Amino acid sequence: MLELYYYPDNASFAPHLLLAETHADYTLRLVDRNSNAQKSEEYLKLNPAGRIPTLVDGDLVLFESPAICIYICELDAGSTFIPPLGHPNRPLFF
Ligand SMILES: N[C@@H](CCC(=O)N[C@@H](CS)C(=O)NCC(=O)O)C(=O)O
Repeated sequence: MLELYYYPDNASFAPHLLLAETHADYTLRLVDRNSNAQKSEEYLKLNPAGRIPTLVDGDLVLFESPAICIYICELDAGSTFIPPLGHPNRPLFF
């Protein structure tokens, strides 16, 4: 089960969209920016940058939304979200 630490309409939006579009098994964990929860001691243990989003997959903790997006796409076997290596559209994905 993937866990996405998110806040609505933030940088977590693209990872959230991809989780939904790839029908991943995930759960959302709200990081309440209104109370500055992204700077809480607990959250900083996951993401020392104190930024949203963070993705947790077992022992793997990922932050930086582009890295999270690539990871989600690569989890999706046969995904059409990432053009294959050598495809002319591959550089455009990044
Ligand atoms: N480069 C990071 C940027 C993340 C980022 O700046 N997130 C904002 C929300 S859109 C945030 O957490 N801001 C709260 C803060 O900086 O305290 C990424 O793409 O994941």
